[in-house]
Amino acid sequence: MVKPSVLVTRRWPAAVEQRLAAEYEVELNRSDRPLTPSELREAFLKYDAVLPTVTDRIGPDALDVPKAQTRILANYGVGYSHIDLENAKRHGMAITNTPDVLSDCTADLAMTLMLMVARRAGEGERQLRAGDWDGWCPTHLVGTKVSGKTLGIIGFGRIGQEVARRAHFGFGMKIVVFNRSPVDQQVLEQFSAVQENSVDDLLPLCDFVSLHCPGGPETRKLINSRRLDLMKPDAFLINTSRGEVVDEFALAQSLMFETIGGAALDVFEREPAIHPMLQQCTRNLVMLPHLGSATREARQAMGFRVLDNLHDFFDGKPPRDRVA
Ligand code: 8YV
Repeated sequence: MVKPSVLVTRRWPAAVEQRLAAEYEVELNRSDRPLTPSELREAFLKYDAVLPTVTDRIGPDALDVPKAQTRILANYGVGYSHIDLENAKRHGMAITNTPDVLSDCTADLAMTLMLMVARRAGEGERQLRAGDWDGWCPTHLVGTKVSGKTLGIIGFGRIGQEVARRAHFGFGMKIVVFNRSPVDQQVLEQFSAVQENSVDDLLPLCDFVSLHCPGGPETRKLINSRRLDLMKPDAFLINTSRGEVVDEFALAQSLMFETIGGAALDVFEREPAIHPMLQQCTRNLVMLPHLGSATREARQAMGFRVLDNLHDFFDGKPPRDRVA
């Protein structure tokens, strides 16, 4: 039987690449250079399956092909706002993602960011490495207590709930949530969480706000200047979801004028480019280079989850993580 042809758009963990190569007619991207829209167009004419990542912008230009050979886009990652679903569906492509397997690690990173920004860990490390630390004193790099504070979680899916677990049971935090659909009462009770009716209702209540909603047109600039003004003047914003959820210009202004306590970001609107105004916010902004799922364990599990989806699809079964 002829094996389906599969294009992997970036380097993946070796164990996953080996399994893919054993089971499919695989083209690996040994140079690990992101594909251009024209290379993606060529790929859609050539391969049965394309396995993209967040660095592949699969918009109308990349999908502008007369008749695609590709029948499945098996995305490596849970977020898929980089894929134009309507256009991909018009070509008859199935789209899958990799939920669950990265929830723990992404939640761990959200906690890392929360602690880093509140306890001024980035500033402290920079100061020490620059040789500027004069020694202990009672007023040195005094930050904000995290334990026992109120955490607002926007988007209470799998990752949001893992953040709630860590914050509530590990740090004794009070949890309030906003979710576009009602959250099961039993789930809320696990964390003694309260669901608010709107983002506007949630923001003024929180010492920390952590974003866990999907990206895409519906949540674009959900956190804008009006909503930043609803936050407490000493509250912190944490984003491990998608850069487009936050209006970066508005956030930079809030940070510069200190209308909020600070922010910590793992995702950006035009990755890997960073908004020049955010670059200037050194005192109250922590930034990491999209590390949410960057552990050996999660990255390998994400790869094997893509394989599960491919197996289902090419066996003629509904893929377990089909999103469109
Ligand atoms: C992934 C992520 O590493 O899964 C996601 O949605 O944001 C990251 O953790 C990235 O998307 C890989 O494509």
